[in-house]
Amino acid sequence: MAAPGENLRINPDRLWDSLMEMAKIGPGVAGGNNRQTLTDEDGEGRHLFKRWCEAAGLEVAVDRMGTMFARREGTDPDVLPVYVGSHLDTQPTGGKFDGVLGVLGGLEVIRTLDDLGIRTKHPIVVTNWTNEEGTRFAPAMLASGVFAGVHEQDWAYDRKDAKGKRFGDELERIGWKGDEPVGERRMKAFFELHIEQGPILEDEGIDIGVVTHGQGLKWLQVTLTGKESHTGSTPMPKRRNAGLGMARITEMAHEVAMDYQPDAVGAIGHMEVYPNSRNIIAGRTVFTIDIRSPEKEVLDAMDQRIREGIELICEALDIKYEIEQVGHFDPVTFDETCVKAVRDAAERLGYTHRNIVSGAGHDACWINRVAPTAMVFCPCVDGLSHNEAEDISKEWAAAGADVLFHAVVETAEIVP
Ligand code: HGY
Ligand code: MN
Ligand code: MN
Repeated sequence: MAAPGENLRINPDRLWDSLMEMAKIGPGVAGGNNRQTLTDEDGEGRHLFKRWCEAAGLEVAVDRMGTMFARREGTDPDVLPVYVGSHLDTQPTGGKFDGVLGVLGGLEVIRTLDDLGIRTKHPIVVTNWTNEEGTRFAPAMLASGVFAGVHEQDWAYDRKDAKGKRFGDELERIGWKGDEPVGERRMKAFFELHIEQGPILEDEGIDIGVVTHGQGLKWLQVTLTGKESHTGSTPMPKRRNAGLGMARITEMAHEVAMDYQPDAVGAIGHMEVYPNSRNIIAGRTVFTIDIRSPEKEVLDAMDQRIREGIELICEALDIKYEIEQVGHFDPVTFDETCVKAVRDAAERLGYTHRNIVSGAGHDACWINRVAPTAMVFCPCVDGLSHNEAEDISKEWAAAGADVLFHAVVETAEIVP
């Protein structure tokens, strides 16, 4: 396939302006974003994205999980489209670029093709996957998981947030429940541009991460049940302290991950204490252990050891426990042809690049099961993400979007 000329570049200012415009929707309290999935703010961001897509002449479809597909026709309507996208939903204290760069980078590919008057043989479809973050409704990458056949749609609809609201009801409430069945679309390839969310590229002064693999993940939601009692008058030996159990399990999970360095991570970010009163021993705690590794064997070993550790800790404290696996995907190897298109694009454009394993999960990790898939990383400041201070430079955004443009357009085949 003919590669685009190295002089073909996206419009950095237009991309940056779109990122800053989207960032105004669902602002956080410290300069980032709180545009959680299926909130009114998510709905508003979707409308803005749809307006931009329609202004670019794209036909926007929505499936039953709310995922948005904005299609630019190719010269041959019978061949499979090339998909490009990511997610617009954010963490509660999220940044302006996690996910958004990939969706608006995909739109910038279309806008640049129109500027240059380039037609491609294959259609190109820009995608916004619903609920990538999994912070309001676990698990992460929910809609792309249903699309890839990993989750059933009805199961996804029944996922509940901390206030007991159902995913399906909230999707209906914000008016983004489409009527297109989920997962019937076939793709020639899928590309996702994303910030690295780690420090490697910035530390090494490298412009582009050529993502060859994604590490695997498990989310173990633990519920500990002890006994509420007075923090003052209950003798220490008589306490059944679910809060102490959570503390010991937090320490144990950390130590297990430390035993498998450098290829493992583990932490607990979600913690609920009941009744959460200063002078009541916690009778119940609910928390999620997030463990990850690029090695399946390591991930499974950590899972096993943590479960054994939980049993011992709860026995010693006379508290009951339940463990529910609320998220899981095995390590991912992306498609070599697509990865090569990303690498060749970086090379052609004169950007420094290196192979890299994704520490975070992405919709690409599921879509890789149903279509040849690859990702493009750009650096982010201090490797920081899932923090309102998340930041990138306009140059990094442009480099990532240039590489995305070349990989997508080469795969979609320019029509001379
Ligand atoms: O959890 C993740 O890795 C992603 O940010 N949802
Ligand atoms: Mn993301
Ligand atoms: Mn994220």
